Amino acid sequence: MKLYYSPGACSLSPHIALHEAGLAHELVRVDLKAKKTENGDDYTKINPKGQVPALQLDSGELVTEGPVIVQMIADKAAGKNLAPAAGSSERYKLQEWLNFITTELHKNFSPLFQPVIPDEVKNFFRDRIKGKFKYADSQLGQEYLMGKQFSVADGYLYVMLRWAERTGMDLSEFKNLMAFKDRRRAAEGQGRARYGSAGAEGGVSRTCPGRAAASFMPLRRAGTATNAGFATAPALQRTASRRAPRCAASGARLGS
Ligand SMILES: N[C@@H](CCC(=O)N[C@@H](CS)C(=O)NCC(=O)O)C(=O)O
Repeated sequence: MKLYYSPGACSLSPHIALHEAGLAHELVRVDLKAKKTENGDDYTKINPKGQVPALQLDSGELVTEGPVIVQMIADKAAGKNLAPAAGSSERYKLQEWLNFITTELHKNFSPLFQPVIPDEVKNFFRDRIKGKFKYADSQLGQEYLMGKQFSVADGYLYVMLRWAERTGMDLSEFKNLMAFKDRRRAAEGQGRARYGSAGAEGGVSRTCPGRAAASFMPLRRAGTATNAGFATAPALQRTASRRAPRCAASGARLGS
């Protein structure tokens, strides 16, 4: 499988899902402004939507739309319980969360990344987003959105919390969300050990075995936004490019 991603973008959600699923995958970085892959290919020929994430299956089929991609990943690793069984009422609950995150959080963030949008308009969206986070906070009584079990919706929510941090949003009043974010950060730290060692839980890429251990990079704060979505600050971007492997085992860096 190949995940088309951009550092810091929403493609981090399926990237987290791939790691949690322990599925071998290849990463292909996309320049969202130029619509070019890191190999120089015209990305719109691969995904006419021109957006990340996109997951290319080994059959060549391309799957787009983050909430669908993460459910497909969860279904491919059923033993990891990243999503309740298809057709169950819990699965619909998961889909409720994924839809909420994608429409009420993710897409309300988009104007914040547009340099042409005036600050007062951005503030309107900040308030809206805060209201949505307030709801999520009220529902996060247990460890995860779905209760005690981590699901692909949690990975997506975590990406939104990272965006909130990067855009300077103060969410400190939302204690459940802050605790959730801290737990996920800690899990990333463990993930480095858990996924990074070749042959451990995460497995090794078929395409570049041996690179996984060195390539895992923890998520970090980034700075700038582009009109194509989130990008890392230039310096960090350069670091990321230096470190980013062309292919990655599950457990390679979570930078998308
Ligand atoms: N509906 C898509 C939206 C994905 C999306 O917004 N991706 C952003 C990055 S976070 C992107 O590719 N932006 C570039 C563009 O829209 O041209 C999904 O849920 O996967």
